[in-house]
Amino acid sequence: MKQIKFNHDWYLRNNSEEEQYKVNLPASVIHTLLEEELIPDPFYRDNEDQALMLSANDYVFLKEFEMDGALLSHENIQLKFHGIDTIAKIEINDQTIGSTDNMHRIYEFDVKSILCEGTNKLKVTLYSPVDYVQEKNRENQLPGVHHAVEGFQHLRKSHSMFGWDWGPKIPDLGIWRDVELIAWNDNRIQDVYVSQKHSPKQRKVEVTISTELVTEDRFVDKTVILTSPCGKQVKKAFEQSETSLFIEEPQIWWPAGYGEQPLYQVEVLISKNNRLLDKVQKHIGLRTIEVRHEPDQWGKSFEFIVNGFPLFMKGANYIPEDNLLPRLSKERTKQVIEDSVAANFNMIRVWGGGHYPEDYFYDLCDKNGIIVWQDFMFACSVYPMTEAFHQNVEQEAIDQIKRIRHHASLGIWCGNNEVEEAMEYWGWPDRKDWRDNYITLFEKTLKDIVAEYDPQTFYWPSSPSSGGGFIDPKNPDVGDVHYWEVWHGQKPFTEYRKYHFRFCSEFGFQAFPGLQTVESFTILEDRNIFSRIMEKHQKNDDANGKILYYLSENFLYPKDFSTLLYTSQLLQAEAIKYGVEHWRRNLGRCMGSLYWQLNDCWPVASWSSVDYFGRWKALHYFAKKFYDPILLSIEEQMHEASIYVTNDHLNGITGRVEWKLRNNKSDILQKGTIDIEVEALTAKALTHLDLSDEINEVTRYETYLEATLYIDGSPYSQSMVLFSKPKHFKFLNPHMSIAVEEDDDHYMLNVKAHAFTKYVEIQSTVDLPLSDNYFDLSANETKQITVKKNKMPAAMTKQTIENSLETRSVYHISAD
Ligand code: BMA
Repeated sequence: MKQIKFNHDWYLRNNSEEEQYKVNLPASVIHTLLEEELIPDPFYRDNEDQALMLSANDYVFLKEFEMDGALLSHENIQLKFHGIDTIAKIEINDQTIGSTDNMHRIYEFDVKSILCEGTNKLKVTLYSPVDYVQEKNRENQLPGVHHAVEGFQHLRKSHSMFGWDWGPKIPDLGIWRDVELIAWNDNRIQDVYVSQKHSPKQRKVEVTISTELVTEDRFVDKTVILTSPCGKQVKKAFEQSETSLFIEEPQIWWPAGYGEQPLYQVEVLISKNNRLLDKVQKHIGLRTIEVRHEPDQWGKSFEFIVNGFPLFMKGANYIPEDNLLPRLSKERTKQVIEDSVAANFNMIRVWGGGHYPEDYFYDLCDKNGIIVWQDFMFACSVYPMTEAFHQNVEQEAIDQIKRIRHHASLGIWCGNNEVEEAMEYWGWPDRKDWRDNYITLFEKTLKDIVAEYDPQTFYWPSSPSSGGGFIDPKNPDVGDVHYWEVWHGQKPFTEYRKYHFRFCSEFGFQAFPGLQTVESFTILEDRNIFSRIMEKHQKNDDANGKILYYLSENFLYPKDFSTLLYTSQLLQAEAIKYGVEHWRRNLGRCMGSLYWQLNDCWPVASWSSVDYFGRWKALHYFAKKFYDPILLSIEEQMHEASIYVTNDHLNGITGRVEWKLRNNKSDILQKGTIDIEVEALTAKALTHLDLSDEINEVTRYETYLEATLYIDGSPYSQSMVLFSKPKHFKFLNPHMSIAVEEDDDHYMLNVKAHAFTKYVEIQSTVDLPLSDNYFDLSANETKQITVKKNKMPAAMTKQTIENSLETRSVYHISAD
């Protein structure tokens, strides 16, 4: 079999213009025009609007390729498109070979009869997605979200490319994944499916491999080679479509924080008369992942059981990494996954309004132990359930399940994002046909397809859901929940503590990105959060005002623009921490927290913890701490406090907690020590402190509680809480200092304050990968932050780092 990549030497032009541009795949219209410097950066200021207008045209991709006699002599020749975005007519030598209307599908066309020896011409005409959805919307107007181009749900194209409450309206067009020519004789492997049977008592895993060939042929020889992570091979020939192998002493795959991620390679080869026809390779991990959804004393659970253990899932929601798809790359995704692991995630939810990520995304999740919650690509709308639409999405689901199902990291398939909830609660017309269509697609068709093609992975109809059928999808005690009363409902952070969700798969709070990122899309006069350009980079209605409202509740009025950006990040970090710590204190009842949202697709004010340029907001540093497998947390109220330790490990821990009640100069008012023992997978309240002797209506504005957890005699983590809003606390000038040291591998930044302060930010003119930031400091204590030298540009020295540093903290919000 010959597989020839057709990714190079294409030409792209506007369908009504002559001028053409040379491109390599993946390529898109807007990305190409930008590369050619024909349009300004669509992410700068308000250039987004011009980019949207470009999507109203049709475009042509052209490629010439040579066929020689040997290649042409194959019995079968197909052209395979791994991703066309989206509405296309495909021609070879002026004859139409097919058309496409779904960017989430993989298309294959028979082209043998059309090809000729010598030069062949391949032409892909892409039609305006905007015209298409607008026309469909005129014929059949369906409810959806107002921040996207109306009618977006008529087209199987990433919804958020049409605009979202964090994304620009730039519905680009292009060929976004590989194109290849496949020439073959006799037979070919359509697909390989790997399933596993675990018998833990015997330390044995049975791996079953089923092979799907184009035609069944008893003269085709099939072989499977299973290679263990240490390179040991087992080879087996088989005759039927299926065979099983036993792995004795299996090396088990674990999510991050629980063990290693050993991967086995499965290779299936088919041959005839000793001639190799085809081979397929996949990497698998030996593990079980189940979802338990059973009645219990609180309602109905929703928990992931991994290798037999109920594990608390920690992570965030993932959106497309760029609005311009040719910019996606393995390097960028690797950074996103590494940032996730660094913040102690063990799960990422691929949200249903974008696209199904690249293979390398799942490979990276496999290698790093990140369990993937995979939505099907449906979000926040009613869909046009014609017969053609239904068939189209059926095929999409089959394509994607077959592509993704073998991955160790795949934890769950979910029908859609918020469609069940929206139809029940968002005030849309209550139409029986829409409800029936919903049930057909999400509670029957997709469910049946998952049961047929990936029976070992759990299917959940919608997120959030209580199990389906429009039965109370927002029930806080059943299934998963999206909780938005804090933020969209403008309720205080304390509201989070009223709920013990079984699994909170969305909740979020917005913040501005840092100044460097804001500078990337503004000029000086734009740098006011109510300017037209700042509002252009804020897609959630009046959200800048909402940030100010929450700010007024918690912090003093910021002295300048940069401080306002900083303070917005503190609000976001505190809000999410408030929820997560509470749910982790209720481990067992609540079994998952995925905040909204991990990343951005352009520079914008949003709910992300890592911005478009990969810069960590304060929230991401906070996540590293509030998702630590061993969490020390304090639940404070008026003049009382309870100290908790949550242990996510599979073994018990022992240690010591020291607490100190201190004033704003950090003088100790009261203190205590607790020896602790916390069993595996439990949260424990260690002590309840009544501090009313020290905290009264005068002292509450200058008293804080500090707790330090020691494990094996060394400090492991620290937590500090105030008993008043930070805006009312009498912070003294901390007069911070920072001194830099170095060893062979690190720079060490030693930060010290002369009075108690919170949210110490180390600022630098260069992007420093800091081990911590936005931390609290008691007076005269030193906090050491490290920076790995191998993550820094080689030109950086101790001196240049020192010169680039500045610090600020809560005190500096209003004071100099
Ligand atoms: C959720 C998501 C997104 C949205 C976010 C913020 O409900 O599913 O659709 O971007 O809220 O509003």
